[in-house]
Amino acid sequence: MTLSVDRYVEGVRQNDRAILGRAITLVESTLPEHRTLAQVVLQNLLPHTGRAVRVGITGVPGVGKSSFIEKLGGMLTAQGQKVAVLAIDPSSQRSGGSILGDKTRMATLAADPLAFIRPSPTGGTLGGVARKTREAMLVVEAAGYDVVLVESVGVGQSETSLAEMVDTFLLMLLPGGGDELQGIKRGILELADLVAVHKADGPSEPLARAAQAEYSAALRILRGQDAWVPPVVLASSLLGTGLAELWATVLRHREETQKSGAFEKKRKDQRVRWFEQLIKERLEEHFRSNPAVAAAWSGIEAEVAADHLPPGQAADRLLQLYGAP
Ligand SMILES: Nc1nc2c(ncn2[C@@H]2O[C@H](COP(=O)(O)OP(=O)(O)OP(=O)(O)O)[C@@H](O)[C@H]2O)c(=O)[nH]1
Ligand SMILES: [Mg+2]
Repeated sequence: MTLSVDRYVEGVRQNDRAILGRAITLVESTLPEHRTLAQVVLQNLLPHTGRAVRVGITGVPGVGKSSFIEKLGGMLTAQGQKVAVLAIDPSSQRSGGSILGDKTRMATLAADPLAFIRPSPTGGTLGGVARKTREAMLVVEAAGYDVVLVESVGVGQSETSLAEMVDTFLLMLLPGGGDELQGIKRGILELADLVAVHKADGPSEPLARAAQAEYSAALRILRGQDAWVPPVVLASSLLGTGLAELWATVLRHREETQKSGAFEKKRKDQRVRWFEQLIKERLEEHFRSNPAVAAAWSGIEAEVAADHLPPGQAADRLLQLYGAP
């Protein structure tokens, strides 16, 4: 059951949590009749979006992203800020059970009246999941959330999608130094605006300091020419250390990029890329759902797989069935 456009828009603007949840469900829906309604709702919310501090958080499973968000979120709500937490996890086939799992990891934040936690949309391609998260971000912004924290599983290309929707991209790493530096993808150091060596506590603290020095050196080599060289900070969600410094760095990044114009340029580029991405997705969807194409697809694909048909010719054949000139 859907609501009227006005009910969604007013409910979201009043931060009515039930309606906020339903509005996000609406924008996440892939049903064509929901999509049209969702776009009208988003259009109405758009003037109220864009003011939140958008932070993306990535790192390997177990680095402590959720624990960190729980602590950072709590610190921010204690200052009176409204914090929304979203996720991109294309691998998740989350049942009610594991949604509960995430909320238990963020138990305090989940019960905080100033916080709103939404698990990753399920199913679909990375592109689809990322689109839904991006639109959910607009919805929570329109509901007046000051900070949006987006967690992504640090696998595949999800970091790239995440970097394309936030202002500040935080990479979380484990203490471990050189060995670990070998393992992380170079590309991700190029995306990061800020690096945190997490779990810098107990016996790991000296290791964390060594890692901090190594990552700083690596980033100076890799990004030394950039206007903003990503700082590397130590943090522990267990002890609550480094969180204030880290947040101050996020705000400093925001201020500096706003001053230089890089902030607005990034958002502009992100909007344009999103638009281009949507065109690609919609076209492909339209193409695949064409009855003649759908009927012939698996046969032609099998011929390509068996090396009986060159991929280019196979593509031409499907495009002809589609009616492309
Ligand atoms: N020592 C230490 N352990 C921590 C810290 N933060 C989290 N942990 C532990 O690390 C484990 C993983 O934490 P999560 O917050 O679930 O990590 P995650 O990155 O969100 O993991 P995924 O969602 O599975 O990708 C848990 O057992 C936490 O208790 C920290 O600051 N110090
Ligand atoms: Mg997590």
